[in-house]
Amino acid sequence: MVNLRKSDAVRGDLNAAGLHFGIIVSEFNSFITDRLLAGALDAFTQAGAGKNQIEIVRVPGSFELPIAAKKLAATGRFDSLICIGCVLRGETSHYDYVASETARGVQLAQLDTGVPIMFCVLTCDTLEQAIERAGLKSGNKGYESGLGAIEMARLSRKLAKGSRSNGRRPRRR
Ligand code: INI
Repeated sequence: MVNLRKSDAVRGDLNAAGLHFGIIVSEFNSFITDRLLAGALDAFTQAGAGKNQIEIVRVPGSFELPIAAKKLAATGRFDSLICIGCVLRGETSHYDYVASETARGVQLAQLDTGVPIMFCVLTCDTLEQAIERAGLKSGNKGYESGLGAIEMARLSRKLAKGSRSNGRRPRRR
């Protein structure tokens, strides 16, 4: 059997040096999205990113995230992006359209442009569920997406170079 270990896989490290990030934030449910933004900024700061490496763009609602992300990605200025939103289930089917079209649009934007885009859009039944995921009780999905943005930016650079290496020397037999 081929003896490949998890550590042999090609992956991105969590060093933000020299990388540029864009964060698109929905104003709708800003009580939640501002906390997700703070989480993402924490992750960037811990990874060594400075203010000049991060650009923040605001859009009215989650539905507008994909077009803003696609336009930012097309500038070529960013190594990765984060889309931040919060969609809460209401009385009507509006939730389903906004949630599914936002997810579809973000996926299309990253596949069309080749720039990794983190999907940090909470889709919750209640405000309580969103609060739990926005760092007010336990965990912050914004922080997780910040780490994901760094990892995917680094991985993208490696894959673009055609690297098969994990950056370490081969083990001696
Ligand atoms: N936008 C959200 O980000 N979250 C929601 O919960 C939401 N709801 O429930 O309506 C929402 N609607 C606005 C939508 O994203 C667009 O901004 C709007 O439809 C204009 O295109």
